[in-house]
Amino acid sequence: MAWLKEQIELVKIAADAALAQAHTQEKLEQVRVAFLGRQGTIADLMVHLKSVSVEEKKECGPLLNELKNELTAAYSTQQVALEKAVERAALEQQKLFDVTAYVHEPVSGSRHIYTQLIEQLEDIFISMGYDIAAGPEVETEYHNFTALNVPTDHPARDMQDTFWMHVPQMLLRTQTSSVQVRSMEKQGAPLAIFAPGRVYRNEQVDASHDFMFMQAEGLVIDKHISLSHLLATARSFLQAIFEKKDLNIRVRPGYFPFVEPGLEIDASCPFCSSGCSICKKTGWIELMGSGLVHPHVLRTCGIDPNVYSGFAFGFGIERMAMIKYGITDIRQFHAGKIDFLKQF
Ligand code: FA5
Repeated sequence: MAWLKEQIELVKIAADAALAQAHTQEKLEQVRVAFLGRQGTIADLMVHLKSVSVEEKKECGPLLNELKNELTAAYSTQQVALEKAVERAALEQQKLFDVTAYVHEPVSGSRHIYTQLIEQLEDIFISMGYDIAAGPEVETEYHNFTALNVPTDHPARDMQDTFWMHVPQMLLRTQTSSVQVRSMEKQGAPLAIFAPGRVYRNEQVDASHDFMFMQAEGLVIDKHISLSHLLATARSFLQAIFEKKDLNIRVRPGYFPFVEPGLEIDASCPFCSSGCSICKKTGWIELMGSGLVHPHVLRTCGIDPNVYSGFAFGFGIERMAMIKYGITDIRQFHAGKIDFLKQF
């Protein structure tokens, strides 16, 4: 038998044997390179084919092509089979994966710090005879501003950066004071409500400012309500929330268009007697805005200011929690970090 024809037969036997042994994708690739690669055995035989006689070419040319096609097809079939085997093995591995393998002990949840503080506050105010009130977070311009003595072109609107809705005269409420208006409209006088809730301001976020935060509002309307009632209420509830019987308060003038006079209430620092990092060495902590409800607001909400008077106050729940629990960054409240939440 001519040399080339014999080589073709030998190569066929050798390639079949090599394919049968190629049980991994790496080995199969080695077989492909050895037989079908550009410098492989088949390519060598093709080169040799050019140098044989015409008769031998006629006989061996088709044989060589047939061998090349057969090997290519066998290689492809085996490649597909190996890929499927790899997929199957990966699926088997997944089935064996134990999602509970790394949990050494049960993880117990806890109520969010918001929920805990709001419940404490609500308990304090319910014990003082208040009703808990709520209002919508998507609010009308009227309830958030106009009825609170802030008409459209009033510069006080700029005190709170507002998220406006695409619907005219609708906004995300910037303060829980809107609940004052809704409660007076609904209940009339007398009333005593405490209203915690979420508010929104289009503000630059930093360690002490968020664009979404919680406020709480208090409102009492009755006959003969005076600043003494406001100050006694503020002191009692601050003593209760900071669990400090000798906690004192002081007032400074403050401007809020819906109260007259308007006051800022500070508490004596619950953590020190002579100045610490929480009170910035002043011995006092700024806590809330407050005042006597403006007669114009009472009138707008259908209450006669000649018969009734009232006080209102409002504060930030995160700021209060930050002081109470020594939290340094307001962004932690929404960060969803278990390590932070499980401390409380
Ligand atoms: C008000 O929002 C008034 N509605 C409060 C009020 C109620 C005054 C009733 C008088 C009578 P002010 O804009 O100061 O006031 O906000 C009240 C509190 O919300 C602040 O003292 C602060 O604790 C908190 N607060 C304000 N802006 C932010 C913010 N961006 N992030 C977190 N807390 C904030």
